[in-house]
Amino acid sequence: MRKKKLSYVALAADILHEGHINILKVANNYGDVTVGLLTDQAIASYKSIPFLNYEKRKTIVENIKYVKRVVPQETLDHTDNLNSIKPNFVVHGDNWKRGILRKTRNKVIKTLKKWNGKLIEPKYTKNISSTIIKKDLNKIFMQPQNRISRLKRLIFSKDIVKILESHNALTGLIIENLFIKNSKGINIEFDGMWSSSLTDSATKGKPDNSSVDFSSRILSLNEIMEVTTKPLVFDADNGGQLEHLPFLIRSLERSGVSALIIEDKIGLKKNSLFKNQDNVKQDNPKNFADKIKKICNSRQYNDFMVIARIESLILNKGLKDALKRAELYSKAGADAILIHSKKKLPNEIFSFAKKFKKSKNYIPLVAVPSTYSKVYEKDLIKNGFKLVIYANQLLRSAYPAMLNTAKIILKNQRALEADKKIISINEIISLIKND
Ligand code: SPV
Ligand code: MG
Repeated sequence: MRKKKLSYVALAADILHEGHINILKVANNYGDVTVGLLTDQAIASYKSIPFLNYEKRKTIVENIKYVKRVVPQETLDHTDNLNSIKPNFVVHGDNWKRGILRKTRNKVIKTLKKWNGKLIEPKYTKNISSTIIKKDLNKIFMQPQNRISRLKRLIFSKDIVKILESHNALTGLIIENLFIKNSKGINIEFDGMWSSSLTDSATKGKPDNSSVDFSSRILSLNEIMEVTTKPLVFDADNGGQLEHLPFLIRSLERSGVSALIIEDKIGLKKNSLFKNQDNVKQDNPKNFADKIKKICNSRQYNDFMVIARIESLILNKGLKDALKRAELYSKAGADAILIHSKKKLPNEIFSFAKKFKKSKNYIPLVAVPSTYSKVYEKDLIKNGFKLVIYANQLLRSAYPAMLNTAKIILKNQRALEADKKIISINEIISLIKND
């Protein structure tokens, strides 16, 4: 008996539509269909991570009548899977002849040649695409329980998760909507927002010493949450009173915040980037570990991340102290460690990372490159960092721009001279769409 032919279809299958079903139907006409289902990591390498995780997508795809079996495809490149399955046919919509997938297509053709396989390219189903549907689905994914878990999934799916400071809803929208193409033609974007105690306080004309209380911080946070869908990381200073922590966690989870960062300092808060840290005290490591346990026990969602921020390097306590604390905080249940530094170079955080990597209590690391801004993300990745927080740059760029405009108007006693440096009235009135 002649063996049945095999066809192979690579799919992300986050949002299934009739275009996908058409491809699978065609593939099934050629042979038994194996779907190479792209993993979250494979998808994150060229677009936003999928709404549904791999297991959920697998359950859906393996129940489609045209599909014989589902295997993971770990990269955008099909080569490994094709070499091991050796399908007679690969079926893909003809839309990949252009754009980011063009190179992948060329490689598929080359690989198939080895066993005389053929590429079948049905016409792309017009006016339907996951990207269009995703726009509508964003509304669902603004819901808190869906939003909270996205940060954890991003950390597992991407080399590094990029977080940028947002001090109001408008900056939240910049982070939400900005996409640019990198040198390889891949769309890149920020993954989420940082609600910074420093920039939130400065926006309110107050110092970064907890004079802006959590109720007020959560009000500004909610304005950002209302118009965005990406994960938000909340700067909780030292968390305040241990007894009050469960209420803070409840508010953050209700708002859909994905993580809180809590720092191991006590007493009157002083921003870590101040030169003079004379009267600043670090908490006893055990006390702080208890705070972490308290937060972990009071959270409702396991995906709500607790990130412990170590201030030993800021306070010149040395690497050994930082490492001892990292061990304790990790054992207490922290999901990640922010190792803070205000050196001009990242050397000390890299030394910390190198040592901590060897620990059996190792958890992902977070960097805040405010003073060591020279560091490239690729070097953070190489040194084991999973999250980078650009903690204050949007406010630092907005303030001098506004100050300059105010000076120009004051000096010229009219506004004309300022017009050249600012966006037009037309642009500002249509900046926020009403749809
Ligand atoms: C913040 O942005 O408020 C931070 C980071 O906590 S730092 O300013 O470096 O302390
Ligand atoms: Mg802060």
